[in-house]
Amino acid sequence: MIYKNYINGVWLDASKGNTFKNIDPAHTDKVISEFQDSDEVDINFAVEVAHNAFKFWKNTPAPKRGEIMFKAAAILERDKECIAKGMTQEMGKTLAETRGDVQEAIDMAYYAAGEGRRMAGEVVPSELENKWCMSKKEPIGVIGAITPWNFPIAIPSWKAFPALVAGNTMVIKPAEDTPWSVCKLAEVFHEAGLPAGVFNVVTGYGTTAGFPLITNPKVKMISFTGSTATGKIVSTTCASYMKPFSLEMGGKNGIVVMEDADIDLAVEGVVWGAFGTTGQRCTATSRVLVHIDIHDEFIEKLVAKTEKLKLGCGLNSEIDVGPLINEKALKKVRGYVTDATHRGLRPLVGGYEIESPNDDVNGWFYQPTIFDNVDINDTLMQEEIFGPVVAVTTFNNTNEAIWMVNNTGYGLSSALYTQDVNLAFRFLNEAETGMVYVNASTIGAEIQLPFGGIKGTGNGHRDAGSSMIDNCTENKSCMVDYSGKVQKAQIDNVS
Ligand code: UN1
Repeated sequence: MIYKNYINGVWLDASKGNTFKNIDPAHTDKVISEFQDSDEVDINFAVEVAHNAFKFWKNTPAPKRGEIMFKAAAILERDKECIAKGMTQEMGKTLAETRGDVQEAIDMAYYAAGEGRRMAGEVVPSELENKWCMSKKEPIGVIGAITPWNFPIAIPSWKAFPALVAGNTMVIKPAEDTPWSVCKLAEVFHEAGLPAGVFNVVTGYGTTAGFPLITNPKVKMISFTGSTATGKIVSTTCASYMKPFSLEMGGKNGIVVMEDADIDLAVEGVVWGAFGTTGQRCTATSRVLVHIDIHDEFIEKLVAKTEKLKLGCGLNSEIDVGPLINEKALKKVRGYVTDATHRGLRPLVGGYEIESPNDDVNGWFYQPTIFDNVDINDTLMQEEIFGPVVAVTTFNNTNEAIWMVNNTGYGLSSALYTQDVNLAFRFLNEAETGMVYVNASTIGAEIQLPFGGIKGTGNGHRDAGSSMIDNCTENKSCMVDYSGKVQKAQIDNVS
């Protein structure tokens, strides 16, 4: 099957007629489908269409826009299973996880749809008599979204639903590894009755399709989630065009396990956080800091649980861990592990790739891997690997633990396992991350809270939650003077 670009409500071939293949990472000899290998011509056309649709969509009453979003939410709900299965095929994570991914999109859709009847501005008093002061939210225009492959429909939904309900139009360039899920989202919007041109999908590669989206002057904002390396390109390019942009990038998320923690619970949290989604979440647990007194028991249990994880095709309900997304990802993980062994580190478990963990599959599988006694400044503790590799070390006291968990250039997520309520609140205060968990893993954010991070993770914006509308609107301050005379703010009160 060959999928097309979705532009102006119709499915179109890329202008040059080239396509690229979408491969199942658990069956790498299997081409699932083909997608348009688009370039600047296709992007510019989609942007023009979105630009032309903006005026009409902006002037459509927000409650009406919200009604279309509610319909889209219901269609996503109806099609959840079908989308989840297709997503497991193109992305690799288990069906339970892809169902969760679609559910996140459904939750976001309902949550954002309600904004159609909310989206409050503010009314504030004036310092002058008979003058009215208020602010309202205004859409920005065409928003260019560049989205990653690890949450193929959830993250596009975090960006699309708030932006559209707020009156923006959108051109989205999904990751080349998972374009199918975003084409499904376009089908959903189409069926829900979204007017032509409001939401457009152009598939392709970053340099040929993503870059022209950033540089097109009619794109008024870029919303990006992906790697730090690409985020830097987005950042410098947008800056040179004086274009607003929001970035959501990497993480190096730590779990701190105190000596009073429920050890079994903490072990479960680490296994889920480190090896769920094959470690391919920006919120994944990639560093674990354990109190020295409980280290041996913790490690023994962690290794035992990790050894039991079953690798294979995510469509099989017995499987815990799917493949990595592509060969490049496998090489990256392999590189980090090989380099670590050259530094004298030895994995307690894992540390090798395995093409066919069972007869049904052949793909980019990597055995879940644990390194112990890793220095806090070691590469394994500092760089984002984006695979099933976790580094463990010990600490002696609380101050050291908090220092260690913050000793990274990233600031997305962190977690603490303890029974001490005072320490829990201290941690919420002192953890230098956008998201902090107590007695829960570093993954699993809910859409009704802002999602994002500080330091090297983001640039001050948040998807989802209460900040989602702010992220894609401008505030307009509106003043009406009904005194019938010239009133001068500030200066006329000085006698
Ligand atoms: C990501 O890894 O880019 O909090 C997003 C979580 C998920 C979203 C992760 N709800 O782990």
